[in-house]
Amino acid sequence: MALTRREFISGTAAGAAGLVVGGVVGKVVGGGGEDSAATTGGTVTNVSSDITAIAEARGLEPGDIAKAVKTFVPGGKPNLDEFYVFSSGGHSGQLMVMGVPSMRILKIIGVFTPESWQGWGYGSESDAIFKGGTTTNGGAVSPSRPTLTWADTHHPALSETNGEYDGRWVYIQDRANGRIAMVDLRDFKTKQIYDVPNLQSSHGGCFVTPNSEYVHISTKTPTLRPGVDPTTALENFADSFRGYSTFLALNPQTGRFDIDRSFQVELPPYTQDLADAGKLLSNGWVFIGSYNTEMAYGGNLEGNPPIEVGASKADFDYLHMVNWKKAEEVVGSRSVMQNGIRVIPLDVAVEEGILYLAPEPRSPHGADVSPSGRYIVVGGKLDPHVTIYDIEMIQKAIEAEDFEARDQFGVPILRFDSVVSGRVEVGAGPLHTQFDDKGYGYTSLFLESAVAKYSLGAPDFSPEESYKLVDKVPVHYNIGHLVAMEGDTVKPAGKYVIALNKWSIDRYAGIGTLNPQNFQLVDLTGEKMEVLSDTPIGMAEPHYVQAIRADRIKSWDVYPPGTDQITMEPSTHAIAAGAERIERNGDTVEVYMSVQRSNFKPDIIRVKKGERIVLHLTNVEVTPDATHGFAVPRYNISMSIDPGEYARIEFVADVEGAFAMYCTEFCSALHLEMQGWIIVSPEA
Ligand code: K7E
Ligand code: CUA
Repeated sequence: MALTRREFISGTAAGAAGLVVGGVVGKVVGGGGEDSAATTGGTVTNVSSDITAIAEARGLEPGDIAKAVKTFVPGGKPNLDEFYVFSSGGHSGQLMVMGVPSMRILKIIGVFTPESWQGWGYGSESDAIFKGGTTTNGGAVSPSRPTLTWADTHHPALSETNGEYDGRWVYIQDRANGRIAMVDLRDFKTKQIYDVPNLQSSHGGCFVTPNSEYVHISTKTPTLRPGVDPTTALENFADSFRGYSTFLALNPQTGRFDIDRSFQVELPPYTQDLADAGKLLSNGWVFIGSYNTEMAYGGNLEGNPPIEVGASKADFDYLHMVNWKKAEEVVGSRSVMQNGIRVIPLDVAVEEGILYLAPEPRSPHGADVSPSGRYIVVGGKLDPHVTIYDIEMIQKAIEAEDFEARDQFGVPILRFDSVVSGRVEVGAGPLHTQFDDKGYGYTSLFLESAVAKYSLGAPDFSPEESYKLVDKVPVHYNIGHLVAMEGDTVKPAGKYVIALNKWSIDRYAGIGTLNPQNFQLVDLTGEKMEVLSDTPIGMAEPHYVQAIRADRIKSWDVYPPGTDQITMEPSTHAIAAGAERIERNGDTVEVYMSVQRSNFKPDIIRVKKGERIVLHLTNVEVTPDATHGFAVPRYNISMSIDPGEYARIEFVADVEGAFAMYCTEFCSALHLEMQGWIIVSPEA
């Protein structure tokens, strides 16, 4: 990196790059950081300060200026982003973090898919997490494609205490393979990928219960039962397949899955859809929408109607209500082990009063529980209404055994009229619902490309005011989920809704044939809802998003010295500077390496072909942001070692040669010099 004479004198470039001279780490030479003010004397001199003139020159309306001012977050004032958004990364398999209202992307967290810049899945201990996330729990995996390295992530779930987000962990499910991952919000990194037993695919997850007792995840397409011959399985659908509602117990200290305390409730082989955990009045219940209760399986080249026709025949599908508190009581005595997890069989669930159904208008999608826990709002894609169920009515109906019938699996079906407290005609294609702090619901309208706002019932509204559409705002285009700030907790924050739009045709400069998704920030503080900004999401298709108040997140700047990113505990193999060494044990070469600006120590590793190298890397820096990379060409190795972090990598030196390892982060002015050699000599 060449310094101009002026930069060298002012120290600006050196400060920014963390120039290290003579082994002094992190010493910032000169001022740095104040460069723009310094060059302009603290006042704006190189741009016109006439806002109207600037707006005019750029073709902006006065309204645009107000929107810009409402959302702009200048450098150095990160606190102006009041909320974090955790967004599903869709079929990229990742998790995305944004700030609100700026809508700036803060991070893409590597979860189910290798992410080379984070060293995620490229040789480090994280490889074991990928391998551990591919099992036969949910069915055999193709031996020719043995490790699952992608996912279709749909629904992130932040951990909760008393029904409020607590900022400790976030979970995300894999719709494609029926898996779930856990991310620790101390370092915003994935700790666990779990292949949920008996789930080949999943949709009703993840949703945590109000005190993070469990995270819920259920099947999407039902799973082939153990031992059933697939040849005739479709024709005998009702006998061949089952759904599962899974309650993964969480370790209250670490947030990790505790499988021994976890269980599943067997469900009929309908296609279970979105779920939500009850809260307050409905605490102890989980609600799962469903479709294709017709159990259509397609066969459009075999003389059958296509799935979408067969699955839309009946006027009603079923909202599933699962009483997990009851299930918890009986699971010890009335479950069977199936693929490593306790399963409460369907007939037991019916007998014990764990599972009930209620009709929901055709092709329902979202099922969302209101802040008080009283209302469960269901959107029906082919019905212009949202249907609002009332837990008090549900409980009364269950007590009175007010059933209209039982389904063919014996599950009692509550009468629609005895559990539905209201319907609101919101518009075409209602999908998902969120809530604000004033008792209103907000539902996305996929077909209409709009967000509808309406009142719910008591206690916020009188009977006359209840269930009234009050506002609607167009969005661009084809909205799926939406999120209100903390809008699925017991204490929503109001303020904003974000519309997660699938299509963005004509909203952005052309980038070829594959367009970005479009997040639109909607202001809720005025009388009418108003779209403030568009943000292109240049990666996959986010589905659900959760928004948490920024001050709830207490993330680390640097790791406590020698922390293993996977265990989050200090590693016994971490070293302090000065303890670098190479130990040989048979054909294993253990290297204890320190990493700091601007060298690896040792910087030469000499082995014989076929020997196993175990690298213990410790970033001994304490300066925030002083991250180093570690890459080895031709070995597909890329790691990221943050300040304070210990990382381990193990590989067989099976290719002879001189390999120029190097640091992949431009960490200092002498970053380019931060390199070394792995010398692999011919076998002895
Ligand atoms: Cu509506 Cu998977 Cu939640 Cu997509 S789902 S939009
Ligand atoms: Cu360390 Cu570049």
